[in-house]
Amino acid sequence: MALKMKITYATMSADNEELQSAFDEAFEKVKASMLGVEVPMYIDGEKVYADEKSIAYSPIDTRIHLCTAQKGTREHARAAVAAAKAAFKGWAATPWQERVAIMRRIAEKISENSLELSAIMVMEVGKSRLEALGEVEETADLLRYYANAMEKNEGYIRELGKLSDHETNLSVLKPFGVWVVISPFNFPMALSGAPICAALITGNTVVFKGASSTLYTGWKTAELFAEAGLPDGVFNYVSGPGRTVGQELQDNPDIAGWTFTGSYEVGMQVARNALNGRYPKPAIIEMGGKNPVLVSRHADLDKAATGVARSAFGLDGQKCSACSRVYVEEKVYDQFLALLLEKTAALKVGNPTARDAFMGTVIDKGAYEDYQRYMEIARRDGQVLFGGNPITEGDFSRGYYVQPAIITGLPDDHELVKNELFLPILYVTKVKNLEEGMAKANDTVYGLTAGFFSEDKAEVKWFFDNIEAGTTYANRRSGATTGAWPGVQAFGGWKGSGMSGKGVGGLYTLPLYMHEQSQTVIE
Ligand code: UN1
Repeated sequence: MALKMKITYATMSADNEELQSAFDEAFEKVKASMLGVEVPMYIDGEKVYADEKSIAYSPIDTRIHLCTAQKGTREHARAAVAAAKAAFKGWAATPWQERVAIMRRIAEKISENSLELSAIMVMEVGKSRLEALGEVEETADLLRYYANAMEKNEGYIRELGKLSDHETNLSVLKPFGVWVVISPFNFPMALSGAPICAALITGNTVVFKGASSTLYTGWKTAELFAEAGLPDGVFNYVSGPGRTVGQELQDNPDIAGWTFTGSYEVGMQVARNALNGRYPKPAIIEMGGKNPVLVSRHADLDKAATGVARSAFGLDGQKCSACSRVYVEEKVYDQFLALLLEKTAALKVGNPTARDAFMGTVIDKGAYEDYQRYMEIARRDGQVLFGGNPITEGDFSRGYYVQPAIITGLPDDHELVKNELFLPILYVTKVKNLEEGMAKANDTVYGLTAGFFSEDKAEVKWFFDNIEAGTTYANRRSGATTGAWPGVQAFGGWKGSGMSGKGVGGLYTLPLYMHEQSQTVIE
């Protein structure tokens, strides 16, 4: 069953009956017949099974067996790179229009299957159904956006100027070769599907490895490309430990480039590794954030509090785009805080398969324990204004449920103020004026997203002029710092948040996957 309505993070509403009942139906189907299955790897056009397996369980209820996946080895990763290398010449020579047509078909298939894909994702990531539906449709739109971009730019083959009548000069963007895509758990489909598509549509061949906590969605994403009619070896999927499979996907000399999305620490390693061979190679690195919001005394405070609560606690704070620091002008601090506490108290934490849950679970035991450890530190060094405990009554004891937490009273250089926590923990503090707030907002290694609330137009301009971040928003109630949409916001970070300086789903994404050849012919 396919949905007729247009879904985005910002337009979905929990009281949409058609959407809710369609999801209920898909969820029943997934529960009845799609859990506990074995999922393969995909190498050189074949499904491949390893000797060792990983069993994936749900963070909602750790008794639920999601799937059995392959614990691949270094040899599997090597075979995948070799297959991608062998397939490269043929794929690069395939007319770009054919590549575009294949990606458009995959986008349609994603939209047709969006309910089931979302239901699996809800079970595996613990995100709410609206977040999951939004992500699946975002993936389809990213593919469509890249297909349109290839067409608009005529395959990136463009005529340049002439110095005489007897010459033609072309700029041709060409693919690099074997492209490795490594993606995180929080947006396991969008942050895999988009770079896989970007690499393939521009003529690279791909080896994809998803996150080890989202093995089911990793395969469901891979399956879309595996079944798309691509020549053998053009797309490959491996799963397995980072120290073997992941390491081979950094070390193998036949790799031409990488898209890595994940933590700052690992991203920096992948970036350094890209310089380790005989020549430097391209790496598109998308890392974390410690995303600030500034609230002016001229803000609509209801809008500000709603936007902040949604961006801090949606997906349990496990978005690199999540809001994690708020600087409020002191004149309106008490009023803003009262509203923020009210909005946060109204957010429902619950089983994410249910209709009304806004927050579900954190991803795994490690994140659950980190949350408790950070909250102990917050209690010791500052004050907790809201929440801060795991939720363990009844069925909640079977999964990794936690309350949203709001904390304050920490020094500016405190680890909870500086480090990306990737959890629903929001730091709030007052500042004397906007200048002080801006200085604090920018005093970070990160520069991914940022938000501002003020009804004064000159202040809004001042914010954009001064904030050091790649994806910025003013006065957004649906999400102060989250919810970028392909073709609407280019999503990418500055400084320690990203290396290319260009956003995903934006005007300049595809050229990152190609090198330029200038072709001059004199007649
Ligand atoms: C992420 O936050 O990890 O802007 C990726 C957003 C979404 C996802 C970004 N498009 O919140």
